[in-house]
Amino acid sequence: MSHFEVRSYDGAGRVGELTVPRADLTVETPALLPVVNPHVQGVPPSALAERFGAQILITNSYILHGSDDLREPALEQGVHELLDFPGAIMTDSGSFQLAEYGEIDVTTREIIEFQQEIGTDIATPVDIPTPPDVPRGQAAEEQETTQERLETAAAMDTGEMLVSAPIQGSTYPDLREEAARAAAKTDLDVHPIGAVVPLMNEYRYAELVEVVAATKRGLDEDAPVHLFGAGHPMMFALAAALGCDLFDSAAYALYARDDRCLTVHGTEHLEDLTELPCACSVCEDHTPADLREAEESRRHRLLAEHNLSVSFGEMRRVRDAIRRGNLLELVEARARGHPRMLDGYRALLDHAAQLEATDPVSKDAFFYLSADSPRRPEVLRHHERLARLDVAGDLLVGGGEVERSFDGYWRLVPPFGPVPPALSDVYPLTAQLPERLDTSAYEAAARGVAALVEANPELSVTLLHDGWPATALSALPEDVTVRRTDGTR
Ligand code: PQ0
Ligand code: ZN
Repeated sequence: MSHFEVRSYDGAGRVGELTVPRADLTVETPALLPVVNPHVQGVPPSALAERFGAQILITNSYILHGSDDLREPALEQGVHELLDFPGAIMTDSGSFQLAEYGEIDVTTREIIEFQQEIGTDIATPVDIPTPPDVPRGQAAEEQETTQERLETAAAMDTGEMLVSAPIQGSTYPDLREEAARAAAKTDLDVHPIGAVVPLMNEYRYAELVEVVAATKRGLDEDAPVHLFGAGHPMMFALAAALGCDLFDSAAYALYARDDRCLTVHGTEHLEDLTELPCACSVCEDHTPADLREAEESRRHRLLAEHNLSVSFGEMRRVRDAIRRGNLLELVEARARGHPRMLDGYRALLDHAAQLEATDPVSKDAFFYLSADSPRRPEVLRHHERLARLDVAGDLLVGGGEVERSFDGYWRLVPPFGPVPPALSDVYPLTAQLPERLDTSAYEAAARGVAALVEANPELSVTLLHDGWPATALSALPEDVTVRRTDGTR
């Protein structure tokens, strides 16, 4: 049975509801799961819920299992009471420790049983987090072991507890896709994408996009997807646009301990700040100098609170952007925060067709915001539509008005291209465009003309343009007659 329901899409991004039967509640997605270390509680879980609106958190069952002072209380009280958290609780399995230290002393069977016993809502088997760039043979072999463990977990009687099925495969997109297909067959409930932390730490966002896009291709459309260890608010919009639904963040605490502030554009060191560029309560009540002078644990607590405010704020913004249909505008804005994020956005646009599959037919106005906007799925969809139209005769495309010698007249709207009159007032042709367009907008419009012309051998197109760049003109099919609006050549 599926525990996930999508409410609305934007690109491959979606707002949805994850039903968590054991906690008897639903979590609105995309959701941020703050990481809580059971031994070190900087911001207490009750405050995560009350002050920041956390509906779900993630903690580590392996740490609880191995702890002399927490194991028994966890078993006796359950993890919700132990942590004093009213929402849903996901637990990890020790895989991260496995990756760090090379071995751990529990099996999947033992740790799933333990998670069941402490009242976990979403449990995790012991997957093997294969790092980026390892030899392909190693990635394939470890992925097979991970798959065996997923099957072990799937065969257990876990009652109402949801169980996640992590997907590995290192930096090999085809292995990720295959792993996703195999994981989908287990019928487990949530699909975390594993071992991406090193990619994010090294700002390898373009490769992260390839990994996520490949994984998504192997999963069922309605499967909830978790991006393991994704805690930097700078990349929430990008990952959400690919269809990631759950994110877990230790970043808020790790960066705080390093005296760093998260922002939606990147990371700032407290030392470098003269002002706090944020409107959260910490930043309104303090100056950077106050914070620098504060006693260490208080300083780290305040920075963690700022980091949580920014992270939860961005997640709310992402959800609302999806509902309003302007998630890609948000991704585009975030891509301008760091050159490597721009690479990530451009890699995302390489998968425009994949995003187009679930992109709504109609949304708020399309905003053209950069030379990358012409590669968005909405433009691709218009070109595919042009290729399916059935038209013949002499058609004038562009120029301000109908000319009598033609059978028809269509407007010309870069980056979309020819606009059939019936679609003129229909999304996305109602796009808001800058007056100064990029060469890429005209090139995209030329691809639109080509799509229309190539699909219609009985059609003769005359294109009236206002000074297109040579690269766009040369992308037009040869049999298109080209004229300039001012009569020059
Ligand atoms: N697997 C599990 N937990 C994780 C990761 C993983 O790959 C991860 C990364 N990267 C962070 N936590 N089980
Ligand atoms: Zn702040």
